[in-house]
Amino acid sequence: MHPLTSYLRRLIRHKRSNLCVSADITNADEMLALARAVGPSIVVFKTHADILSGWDPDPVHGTGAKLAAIARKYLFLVFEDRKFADIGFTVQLQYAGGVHRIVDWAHIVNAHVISGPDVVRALQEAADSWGGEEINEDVGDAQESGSDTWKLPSKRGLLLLAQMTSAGNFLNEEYTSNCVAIARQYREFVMGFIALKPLNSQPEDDFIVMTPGCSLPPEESLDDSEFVPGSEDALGQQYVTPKELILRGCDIVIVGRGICNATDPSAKAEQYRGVAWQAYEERPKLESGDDI
Ligand code: 5BU
Repeated sequence: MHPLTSYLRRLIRHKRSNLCVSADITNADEMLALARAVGPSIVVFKTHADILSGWDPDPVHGTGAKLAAIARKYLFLVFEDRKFADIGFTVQLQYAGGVHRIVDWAHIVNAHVISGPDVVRALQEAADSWGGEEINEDVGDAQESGSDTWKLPSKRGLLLLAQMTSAGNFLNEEYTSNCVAIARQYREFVMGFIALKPLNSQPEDDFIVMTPGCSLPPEESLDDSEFVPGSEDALGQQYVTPKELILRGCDIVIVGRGICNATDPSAKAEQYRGVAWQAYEERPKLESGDDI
C-alpha cells in the first residue's frame, strides 16, 4: 500500500473523519484561515493554487510552507487539485516549477490520463527527484502533534481522474477501466482515484477514492449554502449526499462551496464530518482495508 494511503487510513480513524474541504476561495490568506478553521474536522485539504491572489512564493516563509505547517499542526494532508493533463516533459515543469512549486507543499496531486500513461511516469520522476523534506520552518503553526506516530511519509502521491461529477463529461466506462489499469502499473505512486465509487476489483487493489459533488440535503443543513442533492449547479456540477457517497464505499467526500460559503465554515465542516463518519460506521466493512 502507498505509504500516504496507510497514513491517511490511520488519520481517518484517529480523527473520525472522511472529510476533505475544497478551498474554492480566491485569496491566499483567506485560504490559510480556512485551513486553520476546518483543520480539526478534516483529513484532507484540497486547493486550487491557481485561483488564489496574493500567493507568496517564498519556499520557506510563503503560502505553500505555511499551509504545510498548518497541515502538520492539525494533521491533514494537502491535495492540490491541479489536474495535470499535458505531455510528460511539461507536467514535470508544472509540478515542480513556476510560482507555486507544487511538489514542495502538496502531499497529493491529481492527473488526467488523457495524454497516456507517461504523464504518470513523468510526475513520479518529478516526485522522486524532490528532496523528500518539507522545508517549512516554524511559522506560528509549528507541529504540536508531531510524535513519531504522525511522522509524515516522505513520499508524494497521485490520484488519477477516473470519473468526474460534471454533467456530460466524457470519462466513460472504458476510459475509467483504462485508468485503473494505468494505476496498477504505478502502484508505488498512484494512491487512488477521483471517482464516484470504489474501483478496486482485484485482490491486490488498495486504491482509495475521493469524491466531489457532495452536498447535504437542505433540510439537514445548518444554512443555505448547499446545492440540492440530485440536482446540478448552474454550470453542470452534480451533487450526491455525503451519506450516499460513503455508503457506496467512497473513502473521502470532498466539499467546496457547502463549507466555504457557509456562515460558519468550521461548524459546517464539523457537521459534514459527523454525517459522513456516521455513515462510515454504519457501512459494512469493505475488503479494501478501510478497517485495518
Ligand atoms: P463544490 O463547491 O463542492 O461543488 O466544489 C467541488 C470541488 O471539487 C471543486 O474544487 C472542483 O474543482 C472539484 N472537482 C469536482 O467538483 N468534480 C470533479 O469531477 C473533480 C473535481 Br475531478
